[in-house]
Amino acid sequence: MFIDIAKIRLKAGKGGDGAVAFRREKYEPSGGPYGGDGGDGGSIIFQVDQGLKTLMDFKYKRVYKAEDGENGKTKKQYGKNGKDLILRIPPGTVVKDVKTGGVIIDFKDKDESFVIARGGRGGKGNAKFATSTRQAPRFSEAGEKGEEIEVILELKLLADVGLVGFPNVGKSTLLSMMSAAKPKIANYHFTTLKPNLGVVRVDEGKSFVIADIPGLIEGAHEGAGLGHEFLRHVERTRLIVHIIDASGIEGRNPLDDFYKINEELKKYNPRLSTKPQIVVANKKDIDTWNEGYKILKEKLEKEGYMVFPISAATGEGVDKLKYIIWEELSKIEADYETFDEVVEFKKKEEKEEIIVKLEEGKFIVEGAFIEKLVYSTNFDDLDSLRYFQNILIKKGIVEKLKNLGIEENDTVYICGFEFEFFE
Ligand SMILES: Nc1nc2c(ncn2[C@@H]2O[C@H](COP(=O)(O)OP(=O)(O)OP(=O)(O)O)[C@@H](O)[C@H]2O)c(=O)[nH]1
Ligand SMILES: [Mg+2]
Repeated sequence: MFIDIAKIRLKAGKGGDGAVAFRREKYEPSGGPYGGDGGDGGSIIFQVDQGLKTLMDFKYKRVYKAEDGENGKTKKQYGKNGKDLILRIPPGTVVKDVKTGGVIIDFKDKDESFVIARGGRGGKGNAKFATSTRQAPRFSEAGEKGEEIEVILELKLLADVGLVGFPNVGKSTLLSMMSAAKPKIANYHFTTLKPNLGVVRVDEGKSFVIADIPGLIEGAHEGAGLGHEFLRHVERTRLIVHIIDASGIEGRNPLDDFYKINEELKKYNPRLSTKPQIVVANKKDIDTWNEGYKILKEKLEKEGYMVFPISAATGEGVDKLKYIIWEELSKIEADYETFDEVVEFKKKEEKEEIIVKLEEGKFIVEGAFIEKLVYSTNFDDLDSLRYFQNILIKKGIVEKLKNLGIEENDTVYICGFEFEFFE
């Protein structure tokens, strides 16, 4: 089993900060609070795309970031929300958390999507903090950080395309020219002893998997040569690329080769002869190629086949062949298999966690929520400070500190800052 793997880092957008602003009016020296809310940060979302076959594109770009929310503005104007980033992945992709190795989600459905990193919420502007007793709040809320996560994407690959043909016609050479695979290539029959898979990248969002199988000979369907065992791989592909040595350098007739191989395919499984097939006339660089190519083209195009000239050795026509294969694949109904993975955990909503503890004689308060609170408090402003204290009481932090034995004038460390405790 061939597995495609990519490791990527995801960072959702930060929420915009709320604004601190005051209305200024000619005859009203102390206008009311006027700061708008920050926009939410963009999230990162995985979306299954049936047209994708591999994780190739994720090997070119490894870090993904969604847009930040805009900061709030004066006149109670909201900051704009950051745009979500949608990452398209092939069906069957399994997403694992790098930290724990656990499976976060296994995409089996055709149209599934999943928010993998949530954008931070925008902070409230000071206008939202005005109350009857606090008419001019000089503080606003900071925007939340976006979630960050590093994940591994895994996809078990099945070949979309099967390369078939007689031994020595250049199947492995073609595979090596189209993909990063390094199959053994040599001038004798049955160089390839078991199938090799390669991922072929045509363009962004366009890649496919190709399998090079051992050469077939007459009687393969009954077990002659090596081909028989591997014909079942061809059964699972969606397109057959039939390679013919059009130069006939080994003394066989190229057109005979074509019919003989197809006969073997048919005898092995009649369904194989109904699979779409592209004919490739290889070894264009050899003098005798022209003759073979002409005959193949003349006969087979009439039978409805595309006959494609290449030289796998020099690379001539190989790029064009990639596009042709991609185009043919796009016409064939996407039919895929997924494998069952045990989902160890779905990513859970992070809950607000507040840690209150006594460590080595120090009273300590920590947590993302409290950190956000500290950073959005203006400690020079009485209202802001009062708001801060109220939250500490409401969230039960003061209660917990007292339970731990705190007394008046003791020092408490809140997210690294020192405060003096008094009631
Ligand atoms: N001149 C020329 N030689 C080629 C070309 N393509 C392949 N060859 C040669 O043909 C020989 C066989 O190539 P392979 O790619 O190993 O052929 P194969 O079809 O994989 O063969 P098996 O694995 O034995 O079935 C090697 O010596 C290649 O260098 C070509 O376009 N032109
Ligand atoms: Mg080979």
